[in-house]
Amino acid sequence: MDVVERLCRQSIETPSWGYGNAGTRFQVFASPGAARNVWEKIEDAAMVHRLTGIAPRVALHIPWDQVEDWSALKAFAEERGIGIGAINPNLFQEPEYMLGSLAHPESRVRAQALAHLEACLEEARALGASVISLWLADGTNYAGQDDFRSRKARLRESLKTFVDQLQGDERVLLEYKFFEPGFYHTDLADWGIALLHCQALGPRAQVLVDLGHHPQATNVEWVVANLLDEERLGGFHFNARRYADDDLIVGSVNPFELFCIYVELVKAEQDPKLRASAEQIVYMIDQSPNIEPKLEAMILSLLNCQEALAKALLVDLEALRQYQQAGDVLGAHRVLMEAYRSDVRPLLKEVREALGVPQDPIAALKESGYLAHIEEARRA
Ligand code: PSV
Ligand code: MN
Repeated sequence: MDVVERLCRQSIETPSWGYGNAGTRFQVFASPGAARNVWEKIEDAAMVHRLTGIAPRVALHIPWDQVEDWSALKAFAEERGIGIGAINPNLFQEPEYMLGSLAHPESRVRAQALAHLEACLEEARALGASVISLWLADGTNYAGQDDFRSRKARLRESLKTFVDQLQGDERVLLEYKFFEPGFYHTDLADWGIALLHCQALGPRAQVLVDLGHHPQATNVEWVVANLLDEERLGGFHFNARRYADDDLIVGSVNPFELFCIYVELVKAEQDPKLRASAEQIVYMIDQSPNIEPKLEAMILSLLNCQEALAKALLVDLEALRQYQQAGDVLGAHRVLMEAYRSDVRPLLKEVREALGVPQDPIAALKESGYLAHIEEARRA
């Protein structure tokens, strides 16, 4: 495995919604120069890719990023050296979805949700995108509010109707989240139920792991290993959380967890049985900066993923296997820690040279004049 070559192939989508003024439900602190529409979000995403070389696509959220002319948007992105990544339907903001969308008790609302998914699929096709990334806010707030198994059956049927319409390399990623906005239960609470649905729906349905969507202390690298082993890991939403779905900069809370996740991915890529499945995983960032400068935050997330992958690629997998087989608990652990503690800065210097990007992307952003330019141009 050529480590530099693998790092040059690293590719992570950035989210359009990370460039605009989003924030928390308590307050949105407007950031000067923040993108006001999808065109400006694409400009920012392209700038982030120019500086890092590892973020060649931007994921869109519909209808937040809705435009009249999708081919114009596609051309606009291409002119700026960036592609359109996953399309994220929004099944949580219409008044009809108070009791759910695809699992809603009323067939009328389920049909409305399905129609939105179908419209997103059409838009994905117009944009040359093949991944629909689906998170549902479906759930309940009180014991007895609805019947779990009926909701599961309705969700399964709605998903099946949608998946049956996918063609070619199109796929749907099911993103689970154990709470919020449903506080008693959510219909896709964890990787187990997401995997069960995917297995019933066929190979075009895969699980998406958002790092912020697990109960405290969940061993996410173990979840990742299991989904890889079942060949059902479709994608990631990278972010960091300390308490809940905090959407912070990836690797800012627990860089060791991020490293361990990448170790599982590298091991799968090097396993002939899992390689093809591991190589089609869509890596995405899902973060929502509120008090931090948005472009700098996005770049920092990308750099943290780059560093984690670099360290994971340095794990001596043969030595690890030998220690594991010999039952040498701490010998095996030390192999991981040695890679984790390595100074990968010289390696990443080589990678940035090979990618033709600045050695310090954040310093380059600050020196570029881009921030002053967008602040002025987007003042209105
Ligand atoms: C839900 O919390 C989520 O992680 C989903 O991916 C949504 O699409 C996104 O956040 C919206 O910000
Ligand atoms: Mn997410």
